[in-house]
Amino acid sequence: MSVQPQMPRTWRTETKPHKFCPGCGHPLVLKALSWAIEELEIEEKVVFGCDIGCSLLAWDFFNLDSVQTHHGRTTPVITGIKRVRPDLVGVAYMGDGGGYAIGSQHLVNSAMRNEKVTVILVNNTQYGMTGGQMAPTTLPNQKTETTPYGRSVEETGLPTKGPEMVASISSEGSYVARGTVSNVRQLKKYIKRALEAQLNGNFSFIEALSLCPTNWRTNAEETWKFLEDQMSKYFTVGEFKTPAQKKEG
Ligand SMILES: Cc1ncc(C[n+]2csc(CCOP(=O)(O)OP(=O)(O)O)c2C)c(N)n1
Ligand code: SF4
Repeated sequence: MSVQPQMPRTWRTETKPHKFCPGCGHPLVLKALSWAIEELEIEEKVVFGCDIGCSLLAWDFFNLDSVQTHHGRTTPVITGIKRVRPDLVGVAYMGDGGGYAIGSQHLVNSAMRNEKVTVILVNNTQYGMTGGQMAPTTLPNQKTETTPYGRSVEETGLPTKGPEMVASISSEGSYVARGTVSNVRQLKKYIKRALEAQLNGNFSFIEALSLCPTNWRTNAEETWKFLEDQMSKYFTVGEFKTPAQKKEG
């Protein structure tokens, strides 16, 4: 893998047309990531990995070295790259289906081993790319393609609370937070802190609450209402683990 030696400064100003549906939350998460990368001035060092699902539509979103894998395997692939090239900054980007269902073991293992990578998981409460099936994050009673009468907690259990779980199994120096696309500045701050934790030699994990109006079948007003009134109530936004403050003296 070659890292572009001199990233053109147009990286900061150039924009590309993206491939997401109108109103999708993915581009907002990616924008927050790009701001964090720019502020840390690490463009030349970042390797960006995207998963299968709508996250793969980000494969040429940035002028960054990129790789694409299947369900949650982005984490071990980025981990492998990072182990071979510790000078790089590895970002594994995925959906909730990829990270919490089909590839969940990779998230768990990388967190427990304190791999020096940053995982960003986009929670839109269902499988976006394949048409809106139930995901581990589908809310109780939420209607999806595979739960037309609403998700039954009795039959399928409770929605996964990823940051809470990762915070409980990760090492002391790691960083874990849940942000939301309804507060992109805060999301950028969390992603920046996550990248800093990696630069300090630790694992970091961000879940971003996101929008999928296509599969939710919502208009603009209903889309934001679902995020702010229902998702944000169930999935608490905030920091779940921050590196321990260095003791003075
Ligand atoms: C092993 C495997 N099972 C199923 C699929 C089909 N598949 C492709 S994308 C996808 C859904 C991805 O959903 P999510 O990870 O939530 O990402 P989103 O599209 O919502 O961003 C599925 C099930 C696959 N590619 N590989
Ligand atoms: S299907 Fe949903 S997650 Fe995928 S691009 Fe469209 S709005 Fe975004």
